[in-house]
Amino acid sequence: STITPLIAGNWKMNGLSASLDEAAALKEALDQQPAACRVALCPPATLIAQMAWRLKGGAVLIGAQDCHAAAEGAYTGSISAAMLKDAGAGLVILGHSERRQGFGETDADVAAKVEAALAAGLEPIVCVGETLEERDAGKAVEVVQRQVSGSLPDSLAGAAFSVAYEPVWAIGTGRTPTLEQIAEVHDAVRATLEQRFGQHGSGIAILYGGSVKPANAAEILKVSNVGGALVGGASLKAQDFLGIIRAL
Ligand code: G2H
Repeated sequence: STITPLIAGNWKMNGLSASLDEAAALKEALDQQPAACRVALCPPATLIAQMAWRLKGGAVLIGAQDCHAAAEGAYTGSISAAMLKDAGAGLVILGHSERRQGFGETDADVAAKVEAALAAGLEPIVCVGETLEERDAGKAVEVVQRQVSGSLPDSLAGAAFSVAYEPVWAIGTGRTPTLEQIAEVHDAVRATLEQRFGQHGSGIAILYGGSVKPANAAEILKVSNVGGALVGGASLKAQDFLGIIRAL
């Protein structure tokens, strides 16, 4: 296929200025030997500007982990998509399960954030994924298809974005779905994207996320309709993250 895979690191609420040494080490390694995919790091918002400075001229893209749905205004403590873009971000993770679960974000909230991201020129990485309860009830595909439909606004037609499938029960737990389970959901996401966006939906990268590490990356990245990975814990150290990037 012609899909350019994306491997994105999600630092979550980890990282201080000193962690930028890891980002710089990643940049240097990719300067030496370019990756076979797009590579992004999504640090906490406080590090975006410094990271953009440290990684200048390299291939590593920078992303944020969330944005507010409004363009600006009286939203104490929040950060707009335009602010993230201004700080040096090019992408933004939206609808991560930790936002859906911890902050009550609904599909409609996520769709509104996607609109805000697009308006500011940020490329969204929209996250979906079923809970263990939903998986055990045999509803994984149904839940994920509903999340994809509800979280993607029509304005994504023709736009650059990706979808990340992250089964909630595989996040930070060391548990990963079987390759068959990953394929089943990714195929279903592809079908939903094509139904919704036609040909454009065929070219959207669908990332897998949830306990991806150097040891399992190669087999996961080979699965049908897996177009990259969203990596949490294993993206904090350049060495581990490179192990995943080089698995492609
Ligand atoms: C899922 C993933 C990154 P981890 O949240 O988004 O985290 O790789 O630590 O399971």
